[in-house]
Amino acid sequence: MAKAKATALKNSPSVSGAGEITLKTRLTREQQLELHRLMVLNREFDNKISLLYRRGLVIGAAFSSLGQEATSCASAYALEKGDIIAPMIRNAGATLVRGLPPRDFLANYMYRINSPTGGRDGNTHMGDLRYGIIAPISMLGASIALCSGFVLAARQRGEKRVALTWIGEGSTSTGEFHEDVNFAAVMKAPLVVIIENNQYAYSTPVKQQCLAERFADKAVGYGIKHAVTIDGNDPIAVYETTKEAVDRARAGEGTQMFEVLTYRRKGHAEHDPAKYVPKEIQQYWEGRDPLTRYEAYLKEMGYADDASIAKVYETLRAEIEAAEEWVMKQPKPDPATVMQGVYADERHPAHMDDEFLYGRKYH
Ligand SMILES: Cc1ncc(C[n+]2csc(CCOP(=O)(O)OP(=O)(O)O)c2C)c(N)n1
Ligand SMILES: [Mg+2]
Repeated sequence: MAKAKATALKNSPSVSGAGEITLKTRLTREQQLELHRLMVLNREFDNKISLLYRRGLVIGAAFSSLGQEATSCASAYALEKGDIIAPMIRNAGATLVRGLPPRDFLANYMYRINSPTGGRDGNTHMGDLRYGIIAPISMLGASIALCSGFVLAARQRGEKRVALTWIGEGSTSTGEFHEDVNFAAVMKAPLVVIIENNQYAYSTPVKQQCLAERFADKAVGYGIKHAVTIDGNDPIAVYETTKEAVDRARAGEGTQMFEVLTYRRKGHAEHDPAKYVPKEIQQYWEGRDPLTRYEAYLKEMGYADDASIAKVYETLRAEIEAAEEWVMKQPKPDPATVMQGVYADERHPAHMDDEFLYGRKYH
């Protein structure tokens, strides 16, 4: 456990102020620095997508997770090899944590042949089973049932695999969410569901779509225990809470669900300037940015300094530039091939890792 060194930092059981990060963690110094690197990768990746969108090179919607890097990266960091994630539109960071090369994701956004959908999707609706990633499903809530199917099948084969998925607070008002969570809970599916309460669903603020004080309370109705609400902009808190949930799910204690409080610092997608968000709300959350806070903590702990942090950004920007250069050279798909990969007999390599899916090769 890392020990508190700095008096300016203190434990943050729920929502903490700027600069406060949970100090008790099982992560080593190296792991904490790796987590920082992954969060920066998430941010720099998002910045790149935003620029490419403005240059007209991304024709679909471009979704940003600016301000939510901790909720995606620190949670996915708690998984083991062989576990599965079902990300949603704000969880690009989780796919990068699981090892998806940024160039594959960029290639998908720029509809190239060499991408997980082979150029058939122009944004985030792509998965790659080689990295244990199930593609996001547009029908909000549906990923939960898919995850249950995956882990229940694995359990029948005697494997101890856990699935992790995220759901926006708005999406917890869909019927599918309730049906799927109830099914998962009853089946004791080894699944962790993180409710990402980022304050808005499109332009609808939380208070206009649900009167419950905490979205985590929805778990109680299904008999799910440990449904805490935590500070989603504190990467250590997100990691520790997810790790405990993952361990419980793997140990056979059933479906886990908890809520992370965070903020969507951009609009729903790049086309949305989010003018409906009051200035005070924007300022409040900008002062609690997860990366700024984490960097202050890493410096206080003596794990990093301005120069080492600047180096992380510089290295990752160069990596992303190289990825973009590679993507620009990749061909776009021939329209005549549009039906390829739609049916099971012509699957794209990203969708046919049978060893990962079934524990053995089927073809
Ligand atoms: C069942 C369903 N209803 C509506 C939509 C349209 N839709 C896509 S994203 C979104 C808002 C989701 O908000 P939230 O769940 O809070 O996630 P966030 O975008 O804030 O991450 C809506 C309404 C959809 N995709 N599926
Ligand atoms: Mg939301």
